[in-house]
Amino acid sequence: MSAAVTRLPGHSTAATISEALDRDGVVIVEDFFSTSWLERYNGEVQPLIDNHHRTYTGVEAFDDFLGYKTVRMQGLAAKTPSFIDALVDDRLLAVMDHLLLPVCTSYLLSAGELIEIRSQETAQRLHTDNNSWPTPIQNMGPLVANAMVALTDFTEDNGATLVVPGSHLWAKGHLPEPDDIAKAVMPAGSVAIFSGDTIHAGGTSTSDSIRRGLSISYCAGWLRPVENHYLNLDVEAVRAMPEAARALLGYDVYDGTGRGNGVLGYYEMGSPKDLFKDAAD
Ligand SMILES: O=C(O)CCC(=O)C(=O)O
Ligand SMILES: [Fe+2]
Repeated sequence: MSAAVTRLPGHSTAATISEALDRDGVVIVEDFFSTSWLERYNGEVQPLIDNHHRTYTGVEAFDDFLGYKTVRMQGLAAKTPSFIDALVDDRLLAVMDHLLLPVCTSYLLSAGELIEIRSQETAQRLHTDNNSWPTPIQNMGPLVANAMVALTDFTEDNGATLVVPGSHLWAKGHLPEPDDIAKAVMPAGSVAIFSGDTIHAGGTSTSDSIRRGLSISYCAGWLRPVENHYLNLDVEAVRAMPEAARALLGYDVYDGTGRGNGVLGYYEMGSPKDLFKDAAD
């Protein structure tokens, strides 16, 4: 592992950050978030972590990908008010404009995910986040881009994200050698930003210290149906419907793993189907 990630100081402009991303597909900006935001956010999230219960998507390959020694949590816009400060951070959005507006006119929060890697977790398989969607549209360029915020220090041995600088420019199927892989070691308050076509993975933890990250991913605004059904329906109305209707309205995950892609449409890190376990069919 001799590759390294470019590190920029906290005051770097969006233009400087974007330039590094164009070149390397990944960059670390230290001191990106203030100590007061960090303390506030960790304070909001701690009680949720203390009460956390693991859920499953129902797709074995994906449940493994999500990690058995990793706490993951979604719904953060609803559960942690200070998430919104990070979501709409001016500089972050300027960088996302740079990465994503070539393929869309606006973008969406794809997932806001708390990812706390704990002792003895094994590394995730290397992947790109673009790979959630089928190959023809992956060829358009980054459909998604990720800001991994370090809520605790990311160290050599506590599961720091593995990244392959430059891999955003590789042909599909080009796999990294061990020396191409770098670790996003960074102090709390830093952010590692990477494009949807950069190869990466959650790292291995052999440490007793937790690695707590906040992954904020933004995706092309057209990655959704024409109609926004969720605003017309409440869960009770959906419960009364046949299962086939629930699935068509989006109350189920999309399992693309059979075609080499990802699982989409999670609810609370599991399948929305879990909401309807007691429904008539
Ligand atoms: O936790 C990490 O460092 C990366 C996680 C990741 O890449 C993913 O879940 O897609
Ligand atoms: Fe990923």
